[in-house]
Amino acid sequence: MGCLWAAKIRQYAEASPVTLLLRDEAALSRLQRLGGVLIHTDGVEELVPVEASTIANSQRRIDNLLLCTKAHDAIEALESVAHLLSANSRVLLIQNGIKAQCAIAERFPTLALYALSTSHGAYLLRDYEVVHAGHGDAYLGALNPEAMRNTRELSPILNSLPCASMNIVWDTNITDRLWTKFAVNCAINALTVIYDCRNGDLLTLPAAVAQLRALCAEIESIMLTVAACPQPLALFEKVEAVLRTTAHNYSSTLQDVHNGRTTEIDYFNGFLCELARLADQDCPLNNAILRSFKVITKQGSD
Ligand code: KPL
Repeated sequence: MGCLWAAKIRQYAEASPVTLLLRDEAALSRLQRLGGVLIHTDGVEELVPVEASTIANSQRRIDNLLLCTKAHDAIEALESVAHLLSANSRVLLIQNGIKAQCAIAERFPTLALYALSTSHGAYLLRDYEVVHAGHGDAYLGALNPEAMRNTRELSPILNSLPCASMNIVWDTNITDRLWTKFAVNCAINALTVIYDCRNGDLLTLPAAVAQLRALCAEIESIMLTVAACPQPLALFEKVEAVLRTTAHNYSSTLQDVHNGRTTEIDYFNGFLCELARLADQDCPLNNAILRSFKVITKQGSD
């Protein structure tokens, strides 16, 4: 996602200089060898030259930080660049789920935090070579009071982003959207791993549909205990719609499993089980899903 957004900002928000902040020299040399980020869209490839630096060598103050990491890496990544932020910096969080956003809001109360919830599909072919697979949309909104104060005037933040090309819409209630998307991810992502299938295939397997219906009911009953979650959620209908529009996609969690990466399961069903525990509720289906997931992938919550 970081490659996709850096390239799109470079191409379509020319007034905002963009720098990819990379972990180490090895990552920087790989980017420099390629000469930029290579984007594949509908079979057409384009090399977009993007400035880059290692975090250790970067001294430039950051006005807008787009934190493009997996949920489990977000806090550490933000801590690693915190010294480059000022009181006027804006931090845009793009992580899945809502647990990482809540943790960051608690840990960094004085930063202006925003969330970007996006359905753009992208995956890496290899380092810095990204396929923009599904042209979706993106909702941006203020996550904490500091950001709300900071965005009485919207144009500075919107002008810094490729709003037209990435279909970015300002959302006055981004937390509703994050909770809903989190519930959808809890219903879909682990099941795609258990059935090892594309999103749309879940609707063609009677056993999966039955499991999906029961799981949605359990997730919904837990979400009823979360005041910030929009009610009624009508989760099964929402999940069905997402599965139809993303029918040919592999879920991000199944892609992680296929690529041997740590998944975000602890930020989906794992976090849901934490919420259930807080509300003193049982969640047998989610627990069973987590157990099966762990057996299949040898990772996830204990
Ligand atoms: O967000 C997704 C993901 O894969 O993480 C869904 C909605 C399931 C689409 O693939």
